Amino acid sequence: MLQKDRQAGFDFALYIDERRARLEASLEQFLPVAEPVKLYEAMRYSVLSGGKRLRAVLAMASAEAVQPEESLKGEDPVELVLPLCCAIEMVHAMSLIHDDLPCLDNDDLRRGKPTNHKVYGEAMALLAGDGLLMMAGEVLLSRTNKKIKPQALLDVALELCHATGPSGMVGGQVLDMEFTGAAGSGAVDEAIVNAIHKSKTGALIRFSLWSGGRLLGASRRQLESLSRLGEILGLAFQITDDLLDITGSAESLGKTPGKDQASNKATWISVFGESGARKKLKDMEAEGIQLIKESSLDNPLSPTLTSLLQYSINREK
Ligand code: GRG
Repeated sequence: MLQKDRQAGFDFALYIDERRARLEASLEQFLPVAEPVKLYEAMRYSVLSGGKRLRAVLAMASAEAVQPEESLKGEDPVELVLPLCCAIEMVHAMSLIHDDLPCLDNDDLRRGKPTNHKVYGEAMALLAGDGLLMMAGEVLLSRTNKKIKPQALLDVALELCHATGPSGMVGGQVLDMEFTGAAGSGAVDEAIVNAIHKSKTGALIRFSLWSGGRLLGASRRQLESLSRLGEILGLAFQITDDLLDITGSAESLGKTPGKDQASNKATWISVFGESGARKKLKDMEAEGIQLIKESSLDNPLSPTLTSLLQYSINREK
């Protein structure tokens, strides 16, 4: 069957809108205003400020794509992974708050609004990030449906720590800092850019795809496919981000463009140029589509993983 026929009748915009709406409702439910009010306001300001919600939708899509284990058959996979999706978006939001602080990227604009520290001050922004990080763990562990096997939940919680900590996002941010200013000096090559992208951005994206499948009890083979697809998608997402930094506007992106070049950041573009980055994206798209086809994650009625890969590459913000 041709790709265009397979997509017929599948409305990706509707698919993603519906899942975003469910995520927003759950975030509201899991993070109501409480005492101390200022802290909760600052946490809610960032986590409820929109964003594409790509990571959460990836976790939902993988939960929907896999064969659930026997005891979960007949359950709504999206409902089962909602606490996981909220945890992922809380971790993501906290990383954006901290990334924007004056001691790191020092940014004024995020998701088209003043950054958290511009509204609440640096100390409160730091603490709002800390609060969201721990809240993510609390929501995942306390709100996940008891029908999910404890071992699956434990594996997911452990992997979230791994993807977020020193061998994931935090480590990637440190690598990024160490090589900022070095682009063009000959010190930055493909291996370095890959290492930065894989940990800083890729680890949480890979986790998002893998964890939806893991909670549902997917087979080892399906989890391996999700993990590899997550790596491809994570790298493709970050290369697209690097390209948008040179082609996008503050209005379309909701954040300040042009910062990578201004600070000589180690990006795919700094090593291979714009055309090299675009070629790499085409190769990755083809590899991802092939992988989805060859795995048992290919659902002709709802080609969401392929659509999400293409969305990550062709997005304008
Ligand atoms: C995780 C403990 C802990 C600390 C954070 C600051 C830091 C350590 C890491 C930085 C991570 C970071 C900001 C990576 C960049 C990832 C990236 C491309 C973010 C933009 O993601 P989008 O485009 O944003 O999905 P939206 O707004 O759509 O959600």
